[in-house]
Amino acid sequence: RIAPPKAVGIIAAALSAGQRKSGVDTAPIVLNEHGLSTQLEQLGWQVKVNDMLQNCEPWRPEFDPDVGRIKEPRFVGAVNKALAEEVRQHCARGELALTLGGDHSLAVGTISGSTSVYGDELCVVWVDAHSDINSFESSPSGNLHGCPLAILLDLFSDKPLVGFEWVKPILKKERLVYIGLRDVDEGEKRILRENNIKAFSMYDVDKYGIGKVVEMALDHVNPARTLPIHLSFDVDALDPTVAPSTGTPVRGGLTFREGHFICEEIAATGQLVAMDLVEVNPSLGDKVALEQTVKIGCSLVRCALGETLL
Ligand code: EXY
Ligand code: MN
Ligand code: MN
Ligand code: MN
Repeated sequence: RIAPPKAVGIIAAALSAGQRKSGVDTAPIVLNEHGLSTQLEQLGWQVKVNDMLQNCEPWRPEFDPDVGRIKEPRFVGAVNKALAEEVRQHCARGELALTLGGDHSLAVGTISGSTSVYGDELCVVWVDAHSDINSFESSPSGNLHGCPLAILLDLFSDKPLVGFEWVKPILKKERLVYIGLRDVDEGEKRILRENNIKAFSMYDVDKYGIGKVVEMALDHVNPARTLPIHLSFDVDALDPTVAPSTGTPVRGGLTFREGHFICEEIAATGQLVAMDLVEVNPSLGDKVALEQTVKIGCSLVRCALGETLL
């Protein structure tokens, strides 16, 4: 396979239509203003900033009525299709594709892009309070940020969702693992059970400790640590006391160190090929909350890209 990347493509993905709170689309700019790209250069990475999707409005269709309960499927689908192509190009050049969201529906595009290059060997480590695997029938909100994994694993419905007909089901459910879950809908629990998808919840973090949990998670998807890894990090996996500026906070999350430890262990495998950092919403909370959330977002990325490896 392609050698581990030394260059990183930072894709600003200002997608917010997968949920209902405005502001999440401004996070890529705020994270870069905080100095993320300079920080990565200081770590020895060659940084290329990709602003193709810094403004998603050109992809907004004139007419985008709900499909069942699902909101803005054509718009979210079109942005994701364009994002998949951007991620594909970075990965094909051997660059690490770092996507700054935006809401988590963008993972349909990022993982479609990474699997189009790395194929079904690609492992996804999904760090989140939520399992984001709602189907057409189970989604309680109709918000697509609660659905990306059902779309990627072709569990969404018996027919493709309008706007997402282009998605190829390359990701294997055996190559997906979760860390940090604590707010999973009943319908999602059934989908996880029926499909035998591996998940480590906050219960497991308390019971085994984060060290053992990350080891078990990687053993499941990547036993020999030889397969490429896509890390999809939803900042709401962290406890709201450490990352407050996010749209769907849930108490009882990962500590500052637990979040960073996950990134450090993945960096240590040398197999990270793509990362998403999503659901930072600079419009939520006061100045202190925002500063704290943006800072932790940047440091998670730096850790995943090797900052704390000795
Ligand atoms: N499970 C709920 C839904 O589908 O509406 C909440 C989803 C929140 C998703 C956040 C971003 O991870
Ligand atoms: Mn999520
Ligand atoms: Mn979440
Ligand atoms: Mn289907």
